[in-house]
Amino acid sequence: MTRDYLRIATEEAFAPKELFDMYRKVLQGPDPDPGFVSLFGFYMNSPSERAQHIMNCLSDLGPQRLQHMDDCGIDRQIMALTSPGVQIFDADTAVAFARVANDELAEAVRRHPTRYSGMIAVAPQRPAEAAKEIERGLQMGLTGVIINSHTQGEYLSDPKFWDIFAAAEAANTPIYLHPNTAPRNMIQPFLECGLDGAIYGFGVETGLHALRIITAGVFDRFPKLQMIIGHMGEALPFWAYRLDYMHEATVRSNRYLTVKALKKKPSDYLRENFYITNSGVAWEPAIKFSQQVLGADRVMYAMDYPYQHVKAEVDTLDAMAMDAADKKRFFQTNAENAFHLPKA
Ligand code: 1DF
Ligand code: MN
Repeated sequence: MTRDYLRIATEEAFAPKELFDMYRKVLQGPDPDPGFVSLFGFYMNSPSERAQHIMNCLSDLGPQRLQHMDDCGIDRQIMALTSPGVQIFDADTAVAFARVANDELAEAVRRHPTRYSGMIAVAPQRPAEAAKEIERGLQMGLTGVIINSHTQGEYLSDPKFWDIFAAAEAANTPIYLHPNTAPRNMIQPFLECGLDGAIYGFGVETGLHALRIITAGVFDRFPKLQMIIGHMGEALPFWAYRLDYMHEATVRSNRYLTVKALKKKPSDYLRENFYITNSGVAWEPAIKFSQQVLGADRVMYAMDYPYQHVKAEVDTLDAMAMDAADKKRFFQTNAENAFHLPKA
């Protein structure tokens, strides 16, 4: 059977080699962030096959990555600087290195325009600089903005970051809110039982971040802004009913000064301002449920290379019992629409 869709993978990671030199300095510096120690202290030092494979794949933008894509049947990767990107650095370092990473990614996209796309890394530490880098990145042929959840414990629900939303909305390019390990004041109960990473902590913290953005009224202020969240929408589709009920009940009873009435229900913003990807979740029931909640034009494919580099998952997703048009939306056209890719 011939395939009538391209497979576009939308949450694929890369990292310039220099990033790891800088991460090593952070890890050796005073009082490093505990989540960061758990994450990159592991990947950069573990002799395990998984860690070595991931480290080896992250910095490669050449033949090996293309071969891995061919082996798995991935037509295009939409890449982003791996989490936590530059958000772990001081502001000056973060601004400077975001540019370095974007230059390297844009160069790879120019070399392989039919196989690679890339998102723009920004330093939320400097919102005005981030807005400028979004412009520069788009001019270099990148598309979409990658932000790895909180920045040293600060959330984009804080209006001091909203220049970034204004810039993304004005440029009509989406923001991918990717996970990070939880901040210092949240991570301990996750860390002590080994649930701080992609197994659970990532999703909880990023789901919280997305909800903070919604309930802060960001989409009433920036109604055209589009965001993307991975890992089956960090489980938010499953929460939608309860979020709507309890948000309304909370507003109605004036329980918190911080919880204000919104123009729409929380789930309306999920449907109208978010795309979700299935990164890390090759599971038909969750994908179909999310399509039911958000619409089949809002759920798209991601592999999460190299963190979840599994060819069998592609086969599983190909075999989903799903309307052929919806399957093409899932693998191809939703990504083309969300990231404004040239139509195949
Ligand atoms: C992991 C997973 C690491 C994902 C990631 O970036 C990441 C992991 C550092 O398994 O440690 O992007 N992920 O999105 O699931
Ligand atoms: Mn990821």
